[in-house]
Amino acid sequence: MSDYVKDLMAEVKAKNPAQPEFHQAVQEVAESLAVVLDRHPEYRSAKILERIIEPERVITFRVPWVDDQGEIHINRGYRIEMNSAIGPYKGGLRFHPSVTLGILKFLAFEQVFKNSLTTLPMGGGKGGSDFDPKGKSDLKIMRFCQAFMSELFRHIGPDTDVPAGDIGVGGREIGYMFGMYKKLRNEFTGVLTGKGLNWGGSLIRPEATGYGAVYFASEMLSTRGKTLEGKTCLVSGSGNVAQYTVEKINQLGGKVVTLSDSNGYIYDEKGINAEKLAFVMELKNVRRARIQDYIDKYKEAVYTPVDPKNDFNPLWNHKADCAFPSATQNEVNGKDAANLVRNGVYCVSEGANMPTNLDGVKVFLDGKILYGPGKAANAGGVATSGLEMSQNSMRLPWTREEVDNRLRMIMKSIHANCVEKAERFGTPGNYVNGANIGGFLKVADAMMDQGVV
Ligand code: NDP
Ligand code: 2IT
Repeated sequence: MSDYVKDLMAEVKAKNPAQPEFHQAVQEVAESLAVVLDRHPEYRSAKILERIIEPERVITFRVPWVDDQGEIHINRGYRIEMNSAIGPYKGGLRFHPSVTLGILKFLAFEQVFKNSLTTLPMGGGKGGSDFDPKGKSDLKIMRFCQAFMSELFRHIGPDTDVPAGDIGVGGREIGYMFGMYKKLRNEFTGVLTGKGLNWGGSLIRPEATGYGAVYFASEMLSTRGKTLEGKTCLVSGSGNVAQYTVEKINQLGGKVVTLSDSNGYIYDEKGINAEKLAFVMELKNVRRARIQDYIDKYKEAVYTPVDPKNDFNPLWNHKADCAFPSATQNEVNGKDAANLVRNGVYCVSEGANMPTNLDGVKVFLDGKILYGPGKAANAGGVATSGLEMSQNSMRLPWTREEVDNRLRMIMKSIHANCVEKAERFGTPGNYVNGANIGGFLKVADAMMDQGVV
């Protein structure tokens, strides 16, 4: 680690105690940027990275709500408005009991670089709540979403800050929040993305993150003359991103053998084909049940529950060609990464945000495999949110083909940008450096142009 990065990290840790995920995200980016700051002392003297690390605004608020039995609950709501140099704040909302300020700050920080890579004019933000939607009735979910929006509405707007979904926030929650925003503002605008198709949503937005992660993998594979045809793939998670990752891998002729949730994972050696995927979608999106139920229907599959005594995740310990971590942060540690490489995996495309810890990233980079970090590989979701914003502004919807073509072109261009920046700054083939540098330069130049604000 250079002295510059060491000093920066000491300050970040002192100023932001008890935010390990935020420290991790900053450290990875700072290490990539050391060479850029050496070549461009003007960024260092303008303290661009130091400014990017400090959110422009952090909003925390009380979310009191009454459930269907009349009991009162109090959750905490957040919105991190991280950086608006290249466009309105943009990024998802996460509802999960593990949500803290530090988690949302890491996500908002990543979002700044990711959104910059998309080629679209979007700043970075993230928000959410420690609310746990699991097992709650639709009525409880609606009441919570309305309570959450009854405060958030005063901070957001179609030209200010445009939230979307993330873990625990899908079409249902976006609908309840949009309804409340519209009522409070008396305005029908594109203030949220991931909306329903009948009321301003974009075709392909639900599919976009998973499809994009697979398009990104295809781009990486093509640099070695390979395609996904006939490849065995490991996918984690079983939510929005995981589901459409499986769909696109199947369409491109690959075979997916794993899926998971927070309780455990299934291994289906024959592959999770379109029919089995339709069952998973019904299981997770309609019945909102556990992935374990998969083996009741498909007896040939094996279910393994999470064992808290393990210091590795057995999902990553199967023979395969490609892996798509699509559940949550730090789900791949150094041991998992070593298992993946040992089992023959040579392409990892991250659907989730920061699913690999710093030890794991080092294993992938040292192993010279094709490793696409989340801020590049999963940018298709927010990119298509950007396309939804364009359609809302024009008040004209595009066809499925139009949006999918644009998504594909954007993923191609993110890939090309990563390759070019990695090469230009001396680490060819390193997509971590490529993504961090590519994302940084556009934001940094905009900040230089706009003065100290
Ligand atoms: P969903 O809520 O639809 O699905 C999340 C999945 O991950 C579920 O299978 C869930 O299991 C599992 N999961 C969540 N938290 C944990 C945990 N702590 N440990 C183990 N498993 C967990 O969310 P998404 O699919 O939208 O998000 C998945 C990842 O992709 C996240 O990292 C998110 O930030 C990222 N992402 C999402 C985008 C989007 O457009 N939705 C865009 C870019 C990135 P369970 O059902 O048990 O909770
Ligand atoms: O992490 C992410 O990029 C998302 N959750 C999607 C954000 C968005 O605004 O569509």
